[in-house]
Amino acid sequence: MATSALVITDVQNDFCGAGALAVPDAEAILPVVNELVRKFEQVIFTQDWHPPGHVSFASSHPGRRVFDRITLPTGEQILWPDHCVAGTPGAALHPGLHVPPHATVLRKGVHESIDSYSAFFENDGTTAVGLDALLREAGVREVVLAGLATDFCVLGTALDARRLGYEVTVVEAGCRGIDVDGSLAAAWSRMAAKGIRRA
Ligand code: VGL
Ligand code: ZN
Repeated sequence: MATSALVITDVQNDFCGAGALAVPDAEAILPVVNELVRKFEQVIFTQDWHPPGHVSFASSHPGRRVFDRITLPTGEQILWPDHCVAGTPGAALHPGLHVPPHATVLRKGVHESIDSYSAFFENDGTTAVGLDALLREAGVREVVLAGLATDFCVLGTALDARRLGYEVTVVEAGCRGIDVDGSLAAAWSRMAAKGIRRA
């Protein structure tokens, strides 16, 4: 049984190309990600999957704009354009992504009143999304991460993985960031400070 797993974060239409929350140069990761996918026995793809009217959408907060920061009971929330609405084409995994039959797809951000960047915990830091249970049952100790966006969902998953005691490596060539107000550089420093490897 393999003790390492590959976690590919949110490579979805809305984060690519002309998507609702397009990450610059997102498609450049596809060949890198697909090559990684072929090397791992355990592969998990996460999918950002929001109900209409989700708390993270600027459109749910009259008078607020995209990229505004608001305070929710669960902490600070950056407001995003409507994206990855459950069941829409924008929420689908990118068609150029190689998704092998044995892969697991894990959806997150599915509750209207709380966002979830990490695939381990929702943004309250305590409500489980499901990745830890999945990895534990499979005996995984090391996670390798890539996907979108480096400074939000890859970051959140990487930090939680470390907090839970996994060895963590983020493959830089397989990631791209959104970079809101320097968030990309800040993300790499936070990860380095926690002993997360940057490959
Ligand atoms: C993400 C912002 C909002 C991500 C998801 O996948 O990094 N970022 N929802
Ligand atoms: Zn989202």
